[in-house]
Amino acid sequence: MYQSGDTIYALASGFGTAGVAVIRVSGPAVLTVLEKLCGLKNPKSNYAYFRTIHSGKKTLDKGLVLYFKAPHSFTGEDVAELQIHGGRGVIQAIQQALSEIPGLRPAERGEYSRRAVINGKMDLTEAEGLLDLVHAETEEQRKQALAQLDGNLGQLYESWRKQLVHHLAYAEAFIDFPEEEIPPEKEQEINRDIADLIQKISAHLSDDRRGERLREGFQIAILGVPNVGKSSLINALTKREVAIVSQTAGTTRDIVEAHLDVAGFPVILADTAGLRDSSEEIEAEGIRRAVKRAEQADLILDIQDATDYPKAKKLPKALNKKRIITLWNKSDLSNKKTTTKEHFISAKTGAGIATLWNEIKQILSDSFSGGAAITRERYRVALTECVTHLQSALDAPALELKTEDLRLAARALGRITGRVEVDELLDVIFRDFCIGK
Ligand SMILES: Nc1nc2c(ncn2[C@@H]2O[C@H](COP(=O)(O)OP(=O)(O)OP(=O)(O)O)[C@@H](O)[C@H]2O)c(=O)[nH]1
Ligand SMILES: [Mg+2]
Repeated sequence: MYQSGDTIYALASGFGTAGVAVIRVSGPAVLTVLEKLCGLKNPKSNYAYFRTIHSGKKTLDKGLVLYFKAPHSFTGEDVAELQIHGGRGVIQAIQQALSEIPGLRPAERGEYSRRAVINGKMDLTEAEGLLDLVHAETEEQRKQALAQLDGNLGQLYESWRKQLVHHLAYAEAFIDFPEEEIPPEKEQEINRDIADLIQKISAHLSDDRRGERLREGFQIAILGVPNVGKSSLINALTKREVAIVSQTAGTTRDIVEAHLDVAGFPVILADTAGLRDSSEEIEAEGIRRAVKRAEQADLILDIQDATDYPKAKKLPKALNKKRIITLWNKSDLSNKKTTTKEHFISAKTGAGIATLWNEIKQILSDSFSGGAAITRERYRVALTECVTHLQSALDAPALELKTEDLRLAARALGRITGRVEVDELLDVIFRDFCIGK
């Protein structure tokens, strides 16, 4: 089992005063730490001990001490967890005592997970899933992160890679040992599998970035001419005074954001500067930002004045392809007959706001539904690269000309999970062929 020389320690719980704090120690000196600080000799793995924690003759705290023997721990190394009282002074005193033990140093950012990956306790996608789980703010983010931590993506990519490695082994063997009998239908089978993989990975890639958007937040931009009630709407939607409302046209200059949890989905709602031709420098910059934000948005709320109905002000052409909901605001001032197809709302009275929320919720659940989604740009890049290599492997006229592309395709997938074992190819060859005979 891999043991990096240093034993590392860090506060695993959050900063700030709390009832309990957890300090985690990982590495070869863990047993020394338990003996020196807790007077614990030969502790049983996976047991909790209630101990006095001391440094020399000085008592520091009392707490629960747990020991996880390598390799059955988070990092795969010997690990101890000290569950102590959460006061700043207690934490400081115990960290100080730890730093005085030879071979110990504070952990670097992500070092526990890094060691866990190196020791084969989790692959890179699982480690990234763990990171997302720690940062999950909404229910749907939590679900996605937990699924990833459980290996849903890692296993998928790994199964694809294993399939490629298997075919690669055959192709290599064909070159290295031409006297070995390769069944003629083998090449067809390989081509069929490659075509099948291309199709599967391409389908996985065309997911509308929903996995990434769930991590980053669904962007909604409120757009419209000055004074139509954009800022009033963001306030009505959030039930807070997020933005300044005034009858002066051109009140909002910069983008005003509100982060919301909508039915478990993270939503970033943005109020923007009213769109009009403005020669005033600051306002013009605000308008430029408004359009830019709308270009990046997943949904645009196009606010129109109900008293002008049905004459709508046009949005910039660049936004034509965007998903847009047109809302006729200030319905309380209008007595025009309308069809039920139109959205009439009043940011002032709240009319139509509940209906709008329902529609947004529907859009959210539609756009995030589906199976395992790609959660990071780095996966997307590697998968795209994989498809490119698979395509040229498929196009290659002979089996021996496919090996290099198959290898590159497999390597691209291996980069995602971080599992690219050198001996693996030989393992497959030795398992499936009787080369040593
Ligand atoms: N009667 C009525 N007045 C509204 C409604 N919504 C907004 N207003 C009023 O319209 C004026 C402009 O509202 P804002 O929310 O500041 O408009 P805005 O679109 O953000 O304007 P800019 O930031 O200048 O682009 C204010 O006086 C609001 O009180 C509504 O639904 N009904
Ligand atoms: Mg405004």
